[in-house]
Amino acid sequence: HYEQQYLDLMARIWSHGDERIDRTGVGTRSIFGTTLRFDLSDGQVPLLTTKRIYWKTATREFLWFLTGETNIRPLCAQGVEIWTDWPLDRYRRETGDRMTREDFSRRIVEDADFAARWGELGPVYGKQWTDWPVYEADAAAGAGLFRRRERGINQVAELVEGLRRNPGGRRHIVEGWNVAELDAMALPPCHKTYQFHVADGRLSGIVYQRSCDVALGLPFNLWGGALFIHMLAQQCDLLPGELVWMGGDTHLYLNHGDLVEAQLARQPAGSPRLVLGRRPASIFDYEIGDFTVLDYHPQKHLAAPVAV
Ligand code: DHF
Ligand code: TMP
Repeated sequence: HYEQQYLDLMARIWSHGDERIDRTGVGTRSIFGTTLRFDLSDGQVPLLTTKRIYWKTATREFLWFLTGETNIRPLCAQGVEIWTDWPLDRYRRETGDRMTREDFSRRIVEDADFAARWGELGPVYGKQWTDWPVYEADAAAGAGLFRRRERGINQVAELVEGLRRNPGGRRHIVEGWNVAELDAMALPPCHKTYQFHVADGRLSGIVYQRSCDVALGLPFNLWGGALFIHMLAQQCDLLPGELVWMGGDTHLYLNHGDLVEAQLARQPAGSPRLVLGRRPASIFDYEIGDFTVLDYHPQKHLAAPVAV
C-alpha cells in the first residue's frame, strides 16, 4: 500500500531519530534526508487512510497560495484555522492580550483593519509563487538606484507556459525561498521548491521540503504536491505521473507520541481518487467545488498539538 512508506518513515524516526530541542522548545526526533514516491496515475492521491485528513482544508490552503494572498483572513473566513496560531502568537506577545483563538479568528474575519494589522504572514508562499519581486534600474532617479517593479514574476503562470511550450525542459521550478525576504516571513517556507518533469506525456513533480512535521504537516504537504501535479496536468494536457517527496530535517515532535503509537497500530486500506469536475480556464480559476475525492474511507481523526 502506498501509505506504508509514510508509516515506515514515522516508525523509523520514532525509534532511531536524533533527539534535540528545536526552535519551538517542544523537542523532536529527527532524521535528515529522505524520499517518498507516489504513483498519481488514474487520479490516485497519497491521502492517508490511517487517520482522517481534512483534504478540503488542505485544498483551500493550496487555492489560497494561488491567489497570492498572504493574510490569513480568507482562510479564517472559510473556517480554515491551520495558519491562525502564528499571527495569534505574535498578537499575544505584542499586546499582552490573551484573546482566545476563536475570538481572534472571528475578529480577523469581521474587522478588516484588525486583519491588516494582525493577520499578515509576510511575503510567504502565495507572494513568492505569483509575485516574486523584481528590481529594475531607475534611470530617472539616478545611477545605481533601483526600484521595485510594480508586478513581480508570476512563477506559476510561467510554469504552465513553460510546460506547454517546452515540456522537455529541465527548468520547470517554483521556488519559495526568497533569501532577501526570509526575515519578513512569519515562517520561512517549508515546502520550498517544486520541480516538474514530463516524460511520455506524463507530468511528475518533486517537492523539496527543508523541514517537515511528519505527523501534522506532511499529510497536507503530500496532498498539496499531488494536487499541484493533477491541476497542472489538466491545464497542460498531460497525464499525472509520479509525486516524489524529499525531506531535509524530517521530524516527529516529542508530544506526538500518542498519535504515533495509535497510527502505527492501524493498517492502511483503500485507494482514494481525485476527480477534477471541470477544466477551469487557467490554473488560477479552480474553486473548492471542483475537487471530489472518491473511495476515501479513513480511520478516525487523530488530534495532536501543533508546535508554534
Ligand atoms: N508548524 C508546525 N510545527 N507543524 C506544521 O505542520 C506546520 N504547518 C503549518 C504552519 N506551521 C507548522 C501549515 N500547515 C495543521 C496542518 C497543516 C498546517 C498547519 C497545521 C494541523 O494542525 N492539522 C491538524 C488539524 C487540521 C484542522 O484543524 O483542520 C490535523 O490533524 O491535520
Ligand atoms: P522551522 O521553520 O523551525 O523549521 O519550523 C517549521 C515547522 O513547521 C517544522 O516543524 C515543519 C513544519 N511545517 C511542515 O511540516 N509543513 C508545512 O507546510 C509548514 C508550513 C510547516
